[in-house]
Amino acid sequence: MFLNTEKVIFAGTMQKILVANRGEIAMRVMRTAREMGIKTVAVFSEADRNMPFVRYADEAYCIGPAPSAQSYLRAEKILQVAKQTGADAIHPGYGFLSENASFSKACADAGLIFIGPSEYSINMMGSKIAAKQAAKKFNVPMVPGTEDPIQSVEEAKEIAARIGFPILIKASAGGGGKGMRIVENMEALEEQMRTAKSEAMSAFGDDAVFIEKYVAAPRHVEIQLLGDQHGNYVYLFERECSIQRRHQKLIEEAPSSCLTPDIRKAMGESAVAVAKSCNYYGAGTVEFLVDENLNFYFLEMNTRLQVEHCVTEMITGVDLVKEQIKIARGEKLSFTQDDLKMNGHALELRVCAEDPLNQFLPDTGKLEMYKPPKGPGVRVDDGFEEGMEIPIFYDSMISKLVVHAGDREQAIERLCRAIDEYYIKGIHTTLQFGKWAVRTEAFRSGNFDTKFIEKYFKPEYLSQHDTEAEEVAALLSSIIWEEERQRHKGERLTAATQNSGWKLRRR
Ligand code: MV4
Repeated sequence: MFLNTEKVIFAGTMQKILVANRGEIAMRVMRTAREMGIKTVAVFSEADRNMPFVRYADEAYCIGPAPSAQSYLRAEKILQVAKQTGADAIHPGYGFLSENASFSKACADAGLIFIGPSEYSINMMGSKIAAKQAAKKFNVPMVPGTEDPIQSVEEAKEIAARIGFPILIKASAGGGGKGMRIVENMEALEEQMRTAKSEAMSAFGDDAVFIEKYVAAPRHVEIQLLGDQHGNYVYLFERECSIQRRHQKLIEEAPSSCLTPDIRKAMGESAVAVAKSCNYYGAGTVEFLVDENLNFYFLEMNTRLQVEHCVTEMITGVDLVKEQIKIARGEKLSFTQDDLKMNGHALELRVCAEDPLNQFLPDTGKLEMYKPPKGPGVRVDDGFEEGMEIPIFYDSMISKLVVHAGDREQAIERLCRAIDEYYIKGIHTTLQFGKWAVRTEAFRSGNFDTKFIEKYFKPEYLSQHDTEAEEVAALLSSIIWEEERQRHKGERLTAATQNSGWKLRRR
């Protein structure tokens, strides 16, 4: 189906990288490039002119209006800037062009290094059916179902009868939760099948679907891996990503609280097998479902650096962007599986401009105040500054708050401390949600799954914040009233009203 015609690249040195992305991930990539003595080129949309990543780059070029389709998704324009500036490589970050097989090829055709996998690997893993067929040859465990496209309703009924309801119909061109339909019984199957196919056709231009047994309330655990262009692979353990909403992850951690060393090793080796099945090189992530008996099943592979890569960096000490660059330059991995050890525990909270009190709907506005937390074990990957507007054109993530500590409990306490230090005014964020989540019994015990938010979260749990604000408002008005009263009486202000301290509390 896909032809692997690609030649292995041995580039030798790399002098200049164009970062085809924005915000925190553009900053993240450029920081490592700078540490490696590599120059950077930023490309930006008209909405992003004043963003820190534009200033941080050695050179920066506007590539079009705010909408991504007219800026960050314009492959030819980005290639043109790369050519003009003499860049020898392009880092796509995540989203935008990062998993676009044609863009990987277009870079190669233009004599540029795409810092990511080949066109072939992206195509193969982009088709969920091709990915399952490839993985099956390597005995990677999969949910009962099919590795071939379903041709007819009759065939679907036969499969459903064999594996039992509920089943999931998934689009081959889908992924990340897009194009899935749960079917509860035989009666609903025909209708759901038709809808699934027509949705897949309009969303992806490909109506191929396959069927899997529906695993209710699984955990989502993913394995980070690296592969070089010489056939060497390592896995960098797992990330637990079960705390998500609408397929948007909110909290990630490494390691997972549910795996045993044996299962971790088995999953790591399965992930490497998936990578080998498509001749993968670069950084990649293999997603698994884990059921309550710790059976694990291959779901899909993400052929990019992921948002949550930081927790892996914290526990392994590996700079994943640096490794991506070295692999793209044609170098061999400089460490083996045995060299890798997990150290401590890391948690990441995605700080999004969303309102947890209003169904996590995106909140727009100005970052009137923005003070990130600091101190031991705290890493904040952000891309905005105080005073900036959060543009409505892109995703709602403002920053990632990452903490690292000796063990999981200390990491939880550290995250709560960092959330308390984090001061954002002007927009609603997921900060207080994060504090609530990691303090729940379910999270602390490690006994939770992908249904965590719908099972446990009620907006009322966060309204404590508002009560506090009301208390402060009441306190304030009483102080002002007292000051006024004393003035009218011609009295000098008492020490108590002078140093009432409410200003210092910033609330
Ligand atoms: C599933 C599943 C249950 N059973 N497959 C969602 C994202 C995409 N990678 C696959 N997904 C799922 N596939 C079977 N056979 C449940 C999900 C799923 C899910 C997976 C991981 C994290 C969150 C999720 C939320 C809803 C559904």
